[in-house]
This record gives sequence, structure tokens and C-alpha cells, in this order.
Amino acid sequence: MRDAVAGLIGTYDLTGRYLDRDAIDGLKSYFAQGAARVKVATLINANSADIVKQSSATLYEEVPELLRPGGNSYTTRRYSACLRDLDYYLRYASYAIIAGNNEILDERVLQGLRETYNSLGVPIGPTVRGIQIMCDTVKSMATEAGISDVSFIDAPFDHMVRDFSEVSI
Ligand code: CYC
Repeated sequence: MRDAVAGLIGTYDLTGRYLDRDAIDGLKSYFAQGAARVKVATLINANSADIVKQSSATLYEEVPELLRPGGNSYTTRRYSACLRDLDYYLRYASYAIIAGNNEILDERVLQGLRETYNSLGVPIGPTVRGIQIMCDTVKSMATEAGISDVSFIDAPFDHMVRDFSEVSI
């Protein structure tokens, strides 16, 4: 698992280069966002159950057939598996927000996940929607908490969405 600093140093070390202006700009922006990143992780930590609950409620309002017989969240076992999955996405997103790097998502969450979902018939579209709703929820909480630029929150959620949406060739 890498963070923004280790990731950057790794890239420059590979080619034996000193940190140039691009690298320094990247580092400066990461350090400048440090306090905001910690604040967002704290917000997520304190409100994780609410974020998952609210986001799943919105998802089920948008896609009510998930909860009906034949839907992938039908039966309490699958319903709780879905809430648990949303909680995984949220928790790992909070790690990636602190790290400023998405590598942990590839390593711990996404590897082989699409295949698992496909073999169990878990629908990708609504899963992606659930991740997007959680992202919006976290961003509005952060805005309410007085963080002016919340755009860095998108990165881990977008990364998961992009991975799910990739078409295998
Ligand atoms: C199942 N979700 C699973 C399974 C895995 C994960 C491995 C199969 C095993 C199990 O049931 O526990 C996901 N496991 C993970 C992830 C990690 C991990 C991400 C990384 C930490 O270790 N169904 C829906 C919604 C969606 C959903 C759209 C929620 C957003 O209708 C999720 N995932 C869902 C459901 C199952 C599942 C319902 C159970 C499917 C089944 O057994 O039929």
C-alpha cells in the first residue's frame, strides 16, 4: 500500500530523477490538503453507520426492485451483505483519502471483485450507483463542516466506479 509521498518517490526513484517542479507541486497540494483530509476521515469515522444507512435508503428508492423477490438484495442475508459491502467501500475510501493514493483499493477491495459479483449475480450498475451516492453524501457532509474544496473526496469513489465499469475484453 502506498501513500501520495511514497508513490511519488517510487516513480522518481525508478528513473533516478530528482523531484522536479511537477513533483513538488503535487507534494505541496497534498500537504496543503492534509488537515482537510484528516477532517473528512474523522467525519466518515463518526458517521459511517448513518452514511451507509442513508445511502442505501436512497439506492433502494431509486432501484426498488432490488428488494423484491428476484432482486439481489431480497432476503435479509443479501440485504445485509449489500450494507456490509457499502461499508467496505466507505471504510477503504476513508483510508485512500488519508493516503492520497488509491492503491489500497486495488489491493484490498477491487481485485477479483467484479468476477465474484458476476458469479453471484450481484448487479454492477446499482453497486456503482451506491458508491456514487455515498460519495455525494460524504461531500455534502464535508461542505457542511466548512471544508471549502471537497473535490479530493471524489478520487477513491471514482476509482472504484471506474474499475467496476471497465469492460473486460
Ligand atoms: C456478496 N460481496 C459479496 C461477496 C463478496 C463481497 C466477497 C461474496 C461472499 C459473501 O457473500 O460474503 C464483497 N468482500 C467484498 C468486498 C471485500 C470483501 C468488497 C473487500 C473488503 O472482502 N447486492 C445488491 C446491491 C449490492 C449487493 C446492489 C450492494 C451495493 O443488490 C451486494 N454482495 C452483495 C450481495 C451479496 C454480496 C447481495 C450476496 C450475494 C449472494 O450470496 O447471493
